[in-house]
Amino acid sequence: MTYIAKPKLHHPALTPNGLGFLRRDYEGSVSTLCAGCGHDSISAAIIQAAYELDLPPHRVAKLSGIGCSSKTPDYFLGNSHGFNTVHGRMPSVLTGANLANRELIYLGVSGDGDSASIGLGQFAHAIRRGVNMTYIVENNGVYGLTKGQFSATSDRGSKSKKGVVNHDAAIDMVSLALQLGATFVARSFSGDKAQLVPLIKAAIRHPGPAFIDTLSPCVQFNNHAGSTKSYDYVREHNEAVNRLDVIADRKPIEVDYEPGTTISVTQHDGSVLSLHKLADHYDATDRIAAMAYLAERQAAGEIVTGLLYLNPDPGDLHGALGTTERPLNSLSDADLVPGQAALDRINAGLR
Ligand SMILES: Cc1ncc(C[n+]2csc(CCOP(=O)(O)OP(=O)(O)O)c2C)c(N)n1
Ligand code: SF4
Ligand SMILES: [Mg+2]
Repeated sequence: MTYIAKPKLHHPALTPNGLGFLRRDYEGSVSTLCAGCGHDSISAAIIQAAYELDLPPHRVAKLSGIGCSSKTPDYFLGNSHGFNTVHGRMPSVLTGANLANRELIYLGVSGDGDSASIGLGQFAHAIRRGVNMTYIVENNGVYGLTKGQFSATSDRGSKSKKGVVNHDAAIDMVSLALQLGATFVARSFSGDKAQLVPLIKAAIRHPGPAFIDTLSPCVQFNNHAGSTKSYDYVREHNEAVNRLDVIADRKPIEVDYEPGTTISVTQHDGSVLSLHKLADHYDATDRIAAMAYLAERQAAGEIVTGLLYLNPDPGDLHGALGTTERPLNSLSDADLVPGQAALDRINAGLR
């Protein structure tokens, strides 16, 4: 049950990270999700990424909406800040929190119902405004929590557990994120930890709107023949375009420069993303080409995964608005009340 905390005991031989924390220190309470749910694997990947990045837990804010996926922040980063919003409203609450305090690392976790159905407008505007965040959609193509209705990412022609055919067109969140201006766009699979953990690490290091669509099978309502979000279907149709390594700026940079197979991209914060190309000619820095490639492979029935687009030098909402660097709660009256002379100048400028 969610209120049962995990025991604090741990094996003495476990290795602490650079901050002296163990992997256990990044866990949360005991998961109540169904055994085998993809969402639990994503929580494990987030825990691993935070541990490997030496993230100070008190600097992370995790936000979600409503759904099985949105319950998961309870199961990871138990020592971080958290906010469970109304269904589909996570992006605007995250935007507000980010504007009030840019010093935290923002992690939005949502479902395909939460972000592509009721929260589609919220998702779109947070991405297009360039909020600096890591936004993970745990995409199972179904409303898991409310027992298996089609969601807006269910593919046309796919079948529900009871054999009902979905006649509506699917929303592809990756294509949408690319179109809306996300500066880091990836897709992965909950069953591919080797791909997912580095993607989450890279997204957290990315200083702009980073989006990861993670296929995450719902074993209870969407893991049957006829589903396009089942473990078997995703494994059979997965087409990875690259593999990623993340090299933090303070560690020695060792990347494989073998011609044609690896590109290394230095981000604004100094971290280096080393991208091992798998698909011939795939260039993750070309947004238009990425959109065309996605559409082409989708028509061929493939699910393209990997880092699909990266702008290594993105802007963000604070840069666009010219906001103060200090958290709003640390501003004093003297900072907030500029005085009569300054007001007179502003008024004069508006005449
Ligand atoms: C305003 C509002 N409308 C509807 C619901 C009912 N509801 C709860 S979760 C959910 C869908 C969840 O689907 P998804 O986001 O895909 O999460 P999953 O459970 O599949 O991980 C719905 C429709 C609600 N809680 N609030
Ligand atoms: S109903 Fe589906 S999404 Fe929800 S916990 Fe169970 S397997 Fe996971
Ligand atoms: Mg869902």
